[in-house]
Amino acid sequence: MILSYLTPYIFLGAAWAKILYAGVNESGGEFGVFSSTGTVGTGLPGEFGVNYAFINKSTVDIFVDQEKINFFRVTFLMERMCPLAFGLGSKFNETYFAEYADAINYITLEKGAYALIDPHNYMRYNDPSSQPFSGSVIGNTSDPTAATTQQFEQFWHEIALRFVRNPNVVFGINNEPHDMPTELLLQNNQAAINGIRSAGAHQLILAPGNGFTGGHAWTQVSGDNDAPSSDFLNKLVDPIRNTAMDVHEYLDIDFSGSHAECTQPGPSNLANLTTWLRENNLKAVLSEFGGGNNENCFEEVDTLVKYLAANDEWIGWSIWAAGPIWGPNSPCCGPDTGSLEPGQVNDLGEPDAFTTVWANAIRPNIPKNLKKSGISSLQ
Ligand SMILES: *[C@@H]1O[C@H](CO)[C@@H](O)[C@H](O)[C@H]1NC(C)=O
Ligand SMILES: *[C@@H]1O[C@H](CO)[C@@H](O)[C@H](O)[C@H]1NC(C)=O
Ligand SMILES: *[C@@H]1O[C@H](CO)[C@@H](O)[C@H](O)[C@H]1NC(C)=O
Ligand SMILES: *[C@@H]1O[C@H](CO)[C@@H](O)[C@H](O)[C@H]1NC(C)=O
Ligand SMILES: CC(=O)N[C@H]1CO[C@H](CO)[C@@H](O)[C@@H]1O
Repeated sequence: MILSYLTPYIFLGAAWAKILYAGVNESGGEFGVFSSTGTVGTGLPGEFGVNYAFINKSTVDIFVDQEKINFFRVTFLMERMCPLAFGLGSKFNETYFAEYADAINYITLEKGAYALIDPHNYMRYNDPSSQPFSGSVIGNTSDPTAATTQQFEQFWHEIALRFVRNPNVVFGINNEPHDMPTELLLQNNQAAINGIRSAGAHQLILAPGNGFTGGHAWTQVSGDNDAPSSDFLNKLVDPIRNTAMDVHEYLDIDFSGSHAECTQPGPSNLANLTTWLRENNLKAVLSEFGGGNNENCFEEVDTLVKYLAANDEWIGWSIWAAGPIWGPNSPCCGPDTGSLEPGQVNDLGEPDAFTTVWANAIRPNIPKNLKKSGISSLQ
């Protein structure tokens, strides 16, 4: 077990709930690699500011200074951090790392917010051309081209060493693992925790589940009969008990975030996971969710965020997605939504989701008492 409080929580409900982290995904660092023909190597290494970019410092200022959020999930691509010629491990592309570290340091050291380090790789490494389905599953011993679990541990050890003195980072082990044995996911998550802690880093770690880390499916089988995340993830061991679950939940029909209608109710779909968290004395962060530019979604997103605030097991959230290079394309939930990046437009040339979804469903729910200082943690 990751957490085991000496005094079990017996008080439930809003009065005791505490959201520590609230914010937005900063997407863009993983961009420019998709190939409809699956051409291996597409978009690698890519050009900074053209194919990929991490943040726009001016919009981070808007989020922190005006919106008063304290949490940014910043994506990157492991094949850029660890080029294929080096392999997954501790040897980085120092140019890419410096660009990424500049974004993380701005958010944390300059603005005083927390930054979730997000390798956006679906627990795969070596071919991001058609993510989320291309590339070898890390630790697949039947695949000679797959990176090993030990390499994954070295990779995380190195990231942790480089941020060991920055209390405001949070380590997100990987984005949306899927279609892999849940036993192997447990093993890889454990390796990442071991790599981070052996570097002397004490910051909060977020461990993802299987099935695209979907909250609704946490206690169900996913993929081709892969065991439920709930069967394994309570077996993780963090020697300093500072690990939480990393959960995603979209509100459209198939939980993909690709439809404009919000027809999946967040609270009832997350109820089984919340019960499991409580039974195992675990906490979770909802690091991706979203809704489209319409009244029904505003209401459903509002209901979801209020549910998180009312349940003590949830300590944070970040909505998908802002980021500097989305342009008018909607990263979530219907074509005319647009991104959450302040100052941009949707595909109709109208103000984007910062003006619609954020204004209607997020801004009213930003807690006033978010964590302001101290090492990232469960409390
Ligand atoms: C490292 O990243 C930079 C910036 O994207 C790129 O120009 C360079 O080619 C990369 N080097 C390797 C070895 O991938
Ligand atoms: C592991 O690799 C083998 C051989 O390439 C492949 O058949 C299998 O589907 C892979 N497993 C996963 C979970 O990707
Ligand atoms: C919650 O778990 C119960 C018991 O396993 C199951 O019957 C129900 O379908 C689950 N609910 C959801 C929304 O997954
Ligand atoms: C960064 O954001 C500011 C504020 O919205 C905007 O004026 C500026 O054009 C943006 N810069 C880039 C490069 O997108
Ligand atoms: C659930 C979801 O929509 N995830 C998407 C997040 O955005 C990246 C692109 O940056 C997609 O690859 C994911 O599918």
